[in-house]
This record gives sequence, C-alpha cells and structure tokens, in this order.
Amino acid sequence: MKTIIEPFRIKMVEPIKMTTREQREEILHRAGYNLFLINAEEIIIDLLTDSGTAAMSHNQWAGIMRGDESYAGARSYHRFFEKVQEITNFKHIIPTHQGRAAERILFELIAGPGKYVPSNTHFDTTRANIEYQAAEAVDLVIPEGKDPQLIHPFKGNIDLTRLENFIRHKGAKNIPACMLTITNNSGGGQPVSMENIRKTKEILARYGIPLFLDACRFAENSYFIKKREPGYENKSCKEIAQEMFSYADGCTMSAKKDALVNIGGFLAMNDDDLAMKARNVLIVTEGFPTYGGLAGRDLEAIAQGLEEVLQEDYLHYRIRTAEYMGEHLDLIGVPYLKPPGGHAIYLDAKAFAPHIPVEQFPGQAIACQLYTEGGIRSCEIGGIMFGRTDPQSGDYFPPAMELVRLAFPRRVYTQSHFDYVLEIIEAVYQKRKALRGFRFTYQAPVLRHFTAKFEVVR
Ligand code: P61
Repeated sequence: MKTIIEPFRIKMVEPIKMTTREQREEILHRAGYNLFLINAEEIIIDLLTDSGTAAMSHNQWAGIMRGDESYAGARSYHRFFEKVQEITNFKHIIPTHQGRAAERILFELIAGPGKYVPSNTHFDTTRANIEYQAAEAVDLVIPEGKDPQLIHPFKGNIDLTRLENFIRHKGAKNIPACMLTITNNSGGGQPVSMENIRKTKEILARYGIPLFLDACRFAENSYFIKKREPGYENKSCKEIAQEMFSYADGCTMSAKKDALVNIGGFLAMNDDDLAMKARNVLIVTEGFPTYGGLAGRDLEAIAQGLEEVLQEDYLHYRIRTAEYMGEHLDLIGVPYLKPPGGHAIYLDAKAFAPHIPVEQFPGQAIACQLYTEGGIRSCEIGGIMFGRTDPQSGDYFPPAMELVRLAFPRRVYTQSHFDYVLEIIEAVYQKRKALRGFRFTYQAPVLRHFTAKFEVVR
C-alpha cells in the first residue's frame, strides 16, 4: 500500500486554537523571538520536541488507574522492572524522574576534573551534566555524520579509529565511560549500527572502559537496524534491542521518548558497587529506589509503553512519517539533513538561508518564520544550542551544522497535519531571501537556548 495509515484510532481529542499572522507576529515579538517562551496555546502545530509529548494508549491509561502508589516495593515498580529487564537485561534498574536525572546521578559518581567522556555525539543535557562535574564531553561521530547532504545508512556511528586514538592519548584511567546516543539526536536522529555498537564495546573492553547507551530512542534505532543492516531483516525489533543492550554495561533513558510517556526515565547498569552508590544518591535527590522521582502510575505507563513501542506496525508508521516528509521536501527542493532521522526532520539552515552568517543564527531565523507563517513551533539545533564563545578572546566557535528540528510527537499528529507543515515550509522557503538573522539581547551561562532573548539584525 502507498498510504501508510496511522495504526491507531482516536477516541479523545484536544482542540487546536487557530491564530492569525498578525497575532503570531505580536506573540513572537513578546517572547523575544524565543520559541521556548511562547505559550503552547499559541501554537498550531507543536514540533518543538518529541519528548514527553506522546499520546498514551488506552492500555497505558488503564495502567495509570492500576498504578500502585505504595512507598516501597510497589507492584507497579515490579512491572516496570521486569519490562525494562526483559529488553535490556541489566541487573540494576533505577527509576528517575527523567533522562537528565539519570545522567546527573551517573556523572556525579563517575566524572570529575581531568576525566573525559567520549560519545558519538552527546545531547546537550548529557554534555551539561558532564561539564557540571568539571569533566570533558567529547564528540567522535564519523565524518559522514557531520555532512547534512551526504547519504549514509548509519550516520550516528562513532569513529572507531578516533575513539581508540583518543583512549591511547588520554589514558584509559581518565575515561570512566563511553556513551553512545541511539539514535544520535544532535546529529539528526541518525541511527548507530549494531556493528558499530559491538566494535565500540570490543575496543572499550580492551581498556576496561564501560559502555553506556543513551537509550531514549532505542526502539527507533532498532527499526533502522532491521531495515538497513544485513543480517537483521528477519529479527524482531525486540530481539535487536536486546542485542544492542547486550553490548553495554548500562544505560541512561529518558522514557519521555521511546517509552511513550509524558514523564519518566531510568538509569540501569550491571555494576553492583556503582548501583549501590547510585541508589544512595537517588534517595537523597529523587526518591526511594522503587519509585525514583515518579508515581507508581508513571511506572505502569512506562512498562506498557515499552511493550507498545517495539510493535513493528507502530515503528513502520513512525519511521515512514519522517521518510514521507523527506520525499516531499525533495520534491520542492528544500535542503534538509539526509536521510531523514527517526523522530524528526532537520532543515539544513546553512543551505536554506546561506545569506545569514552563522553568528546570526540562520536556524533561528527559519524557526521564527515557520511560526509567523503557520504557527509551527520547531527548535534551532545549531549555534544557539551548541555554539561557544571563548571568554578570553571573544572568538565564536559555531557547531558543525546549523539545523532546525521539526520533531514529531509520537501518535499525536495526522497525515493532514504533516501536509500542512510541508505547505508552510514551502512558503517560508519561497521567501527565504527576506529572512534576517538574530543577535542575543539576553543569554544564561548554561543551556542558554531555553531562556535567551533576541532581536532581529536589520
Ligand atoms: C529533545 F531543547 N531530549 O530532544 P530528559 N538524551 C537525549 C535526549 O534527546 C534528551 C535527553 C537525553 C529532548 C528534550 C530536550 O535543551 C533541551 O528526559 C538523546 O529531557 O531529561 C532529551 O532527557 C534528556 C530539549 C532536552 C531541549 C533539552 O527534545
């Protein structure tokens, strides 16, 4: 069949409030041209993030009602534990209120001054948590992963030669862990191959360095392996996920993505001593080890979501949505990061608006115009999120790519919503020469994109 239908029916709806262009111009100006500072009610299609925005199923809502809210050893914890263990086979599974809480606990215990944590590409919260411990977060994605126009099946792979050289150069004792972000969010939602995960583990094992997966989009990564890596076409996505986790010593997980819930996460590992320390930190900062920062009902919803996310009809529809967007962008000639990732389409801002210098954030110019034109909220993943200015020299170091991410909430928008998004992208592209860059009028010292304010460069 040509048409890939949503493999679900809708039995509860949430109205979308429509706005006019004039209203949106005024709203954007009031928000200091920062889309994070606009009220959700003032958005028509919200593609800011796929995190915590999924629609839960009837079985997840039933799980919410079944939630056991006992303080210790709740039934819901056991269901959560068994489901996560079935997929990951990790010995210790520690619930947390979201992904970054798992990161904070892990890096508080293993990172510190003089330590390095390599990765394919760290997401910004992971990088921030490593740097918060005065350690260094190092990105070693393959060169193909930094070229938006280049087609490669596994652009999220880590560069194995650079990884080994890096370990030799810095010394294994200074590297408490290596991370692999699956799929690689900052690199365009691109998958990591099974071969790359296995070989990463082989290298690390020679030096006694543990491998942690940043697993928040593990199911999407599994589906890409099934479709693109020889030898996996007849395996189920669950079997593929199980094999991916078998090469790792632990993982951090934001359940707000591939566990199809609105809040939650976990930290998992095999090391008994590390797990004991992690639980002690958890008790001080998140909650008792059988609920972390969550309610029993949240643990039920995660367990059910993990079951549903590995269903192949769902993953087929999910990945097909991004492909469909890519095919239509190709038809109208809009540059985007190729091939489409799992959870989003990333517009290539440097190619889209080449007249705007990177110091003036071309991605932000496009993101703001998508809002003015059609009420679409997207997210700049470029200089605003990852650019660095040297405090001494004042020199600006832009990231390799300037992207605008249109992230797709899971099971939320329909085919006609996506067709509307394509129409708006086309309208903005036709008027791209009129786009203007931005400069900061306010920025915070860390994770500045959340609260920054801007003005238009005229
Ligand atoms: C996102 F603008 N991602 O993609 P938490 N690892 C990875 C993530 O993608 C991730 C986390 C860890 C978000 C939400 C987000 O500056 C931002 O549950 C690969 O959000 O703590 C989150 O998981 C952290 C968007 C986070 C941002 C930080 O939209």
